[in-house]
Amino acid sequence: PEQQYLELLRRLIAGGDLRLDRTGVGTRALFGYEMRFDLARGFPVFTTKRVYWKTAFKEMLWMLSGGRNIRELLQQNVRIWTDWPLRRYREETSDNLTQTEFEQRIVADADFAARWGDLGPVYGAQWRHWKTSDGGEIDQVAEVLRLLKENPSSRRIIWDAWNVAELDQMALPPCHKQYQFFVSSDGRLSGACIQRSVDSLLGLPFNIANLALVTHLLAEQSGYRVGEIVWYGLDVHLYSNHLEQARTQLERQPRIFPSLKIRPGVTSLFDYRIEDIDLVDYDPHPPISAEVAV
Ligand code: THF
Repeated sequence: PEQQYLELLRRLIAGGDLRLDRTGVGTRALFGYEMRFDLARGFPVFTTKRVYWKTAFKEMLWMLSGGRNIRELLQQNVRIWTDWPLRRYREETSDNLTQTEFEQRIVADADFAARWGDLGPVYGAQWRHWKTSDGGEIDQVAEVLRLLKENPSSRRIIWDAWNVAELDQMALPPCHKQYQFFVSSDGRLSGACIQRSVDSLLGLPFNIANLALVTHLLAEQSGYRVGEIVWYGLDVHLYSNHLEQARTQLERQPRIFPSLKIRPGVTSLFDYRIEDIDLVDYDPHPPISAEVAV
């Protein structure tokens, strides 16, 4: 199953369309790619490099909590979202703090965090607090849970982060922009994600692990077994400074996927903490480091 990912890297290296992107780094891209993973056959965290799954899972729990400030991530030592607020801070204040200094200040100083750590109405804000025109808000995740229990054959079990009217307030418009869920007649829950823009080396392993995690958690909370995840990427790209890393990864043989353990007895989707979740028998190849394009 990991071969689907390696095949994508192979295709991007061999035939990706060379284009200059927003970040100025340059990518090789293709338009439209699908991957499917049967969750009954192991948890899809890639093994051809070490994926920092705890970091990814903390990010997913943060999104599910409605989070939009990097402070809650930094308090758990998750640094993957710092680049965007840091760039804004440097541009608007011409204060040249290092990343570590900036992060320490966000954690130490709540007022500073409120001013500079906010990403705008990104994923969590849209999933849990989509604003309506009459001044109310919609909790799309709670609605998904309700439908899974009350109307599992619904074709509208969806949450969406692509809030057109608020895109300009977001630090970055959503990449994994829509999720949809499906309950088969034998009681298996499948989850899908549509992703408009895909950093195939750095982001994609996180995106797949997070889609699988949220599908497992929803299944647990609504009494289903897990089915498949289906992932659709649109502008799927490999940054030109990730080429060597991708080649290294392609030389490695995939190993068996680990399994996910969720502590039983957590009564709400919104009560999970990282300590409640574990991966057992994850035996990856060594990490491969790479620069993130901002
Ligand atoms: N922008 C870009 N260019 N790529 C992305 O993957 C991406 N995201 C989020 C928003 N914008 C993006 C941020 N997610 C890493 C992983 C996910 C990220 C950003 C960065 C990363 O650097 N991972 C390293 C280190 C992990 C760690 O330090 O724990 C890795 O080796 O996996 C995709 O949604």
